[in-house]
Amino acid sequence: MSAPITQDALLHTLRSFCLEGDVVSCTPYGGGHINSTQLVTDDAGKRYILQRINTHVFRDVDALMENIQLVTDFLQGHGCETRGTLTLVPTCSGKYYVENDYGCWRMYHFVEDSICLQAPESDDDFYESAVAFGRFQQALKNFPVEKLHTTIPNFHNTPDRYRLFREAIERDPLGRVKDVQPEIDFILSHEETVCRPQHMLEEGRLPERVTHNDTKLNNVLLDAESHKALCVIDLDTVMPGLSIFDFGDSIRFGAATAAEDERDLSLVTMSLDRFRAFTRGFVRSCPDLTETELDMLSDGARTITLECGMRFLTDYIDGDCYFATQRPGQNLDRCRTQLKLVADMENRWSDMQRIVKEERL
Ligand code: ADP
Ligand code: GN1
Ligand code: MG
Repeated sequence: MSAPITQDALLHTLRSFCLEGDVVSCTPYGGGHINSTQLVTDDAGKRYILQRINTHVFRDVDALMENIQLVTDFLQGHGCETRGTLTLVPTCSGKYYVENDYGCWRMYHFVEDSICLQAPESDDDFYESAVAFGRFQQALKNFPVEKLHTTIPNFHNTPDRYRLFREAIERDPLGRVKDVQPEIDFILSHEETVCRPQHMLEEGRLPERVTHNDTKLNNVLLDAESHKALCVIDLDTVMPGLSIFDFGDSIRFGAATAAEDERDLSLVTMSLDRFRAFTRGFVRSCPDLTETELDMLSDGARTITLECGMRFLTDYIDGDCYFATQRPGQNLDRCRTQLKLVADMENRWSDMQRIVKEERL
C-alpha cells in the first residue's frame, strides 16, 4: 500500500514543476483505482492535474512516461486539437516526472470545459465515448509500435491472468477462498471460452494494434457544452493489444446499469441500448477493423468483463493490494458485478450479435 499523501509531500512536490503562477489550492480529485490524483489551481485560475504514479503497479516509471510523451506528441503532430490530447507539464529540470521522498509525480494541464462521467447520462454520451476511443485507436494506426514499452507485462493476457488467479487461490493468505467458491467456480468454468481471443492473437487471426487497454468511461473527457468526444486520458496502459478488448472494456463499464461496486446484484445488467450506441460509435470511427475483429466484438466484451472480475477476486483473495478500496469487501463486490454482467451478456448473446451485425459497416 502507498503512504498517504500529506501537505508536506504536496508542497514539496509542487515546487518541482514549472507553473506560471502560485498554487492556491491542491485537492484530491477523480475516482481512479490506481494513481492518486490532485486538482491544482494557481492564482491566475489555471488548473492542473497532479498525479502520484502507483509504482507498485508501474515498476518502470521512465518507460511509462516515455510512452506517454511519445503518444501525446504523436497525437499533437497528427491534427489533434489542443484539448484533444493530454499535455504534460515539465518539471523545472525539464523532465516529465519528478521522484522525491514521497513518490513519483507527474503533472498535466487540466483539460478545461470538459466533463468526465462515471456513468453515461444518455446513449449519445456513450456513443461519443466510443468515438473518442475509436478515433484514438485509428489515430495511432501508424504509430511506430516498436518505440512503445510494455508498462505491465501480460496485462490482458487472459491465460496468464488465470495462472495468477490459481496462484492466489493456492496461497490464500487471509483464508478468504472458502467464502468465494461460487465465484471461483464461475470463473474456472469460463476459462476455455474467454481465453479464445488471446489464442486467436497468438495464431495471427486477430491483429495486434496500439490500444489503450483501460477504456473505462471515466478515462475519456467530453466537451462540457456539446458533450462531443474530446480527449482520451489515463494513458498508462497504452501498449500493443487487441481492439476488441478496448471495445469490451468500455462495454463492461459503461453499458452496465449499475456501478462497478454495486452490492445489489439485481440492479446489474447490460443495457442493449448502450451496447448498440457504443458499437455504432466504435465501428464508425475505427473503419479499419477486420471482419474477424467485428465478429469478435461481443467476445471482447465477455472476455474483458470476466477477466476484470477475476482480477478483482484475485486481489480480494490476496488482501486488496492492487486496486484502491474505500471499504472492506469492495473488491469482492466489484468481482460479483462483473460476473453478473457476464451471465447477463450470455443471456443476451444473440441480441448482442444481431446488434453488431446491424451496426457494422
Ligand atoms: P487513474 O489511473 O487513477 O484512473 P486518471 O489518469 O484516470 O487516474 O485520472 C483520474 C481522474 O482525473 C479522471 O477520471 C478524470 O476525472 C481526471 N483527469 C485526469 N487527467 C485530467 C486532465 N488532464 N484534465 C481534466 N481531468 C483529468
Ligand atoms: C483500473 O486506473 P483505472 O481506475 O482507470 C485498472 C484497469 C481496470 C479498472 C477497473 C492499470 O483502471 O485495468 O479495468 O481499474 N488499471 C490498471 O475499474 O490496472
Ligand atoms: Mg482512470
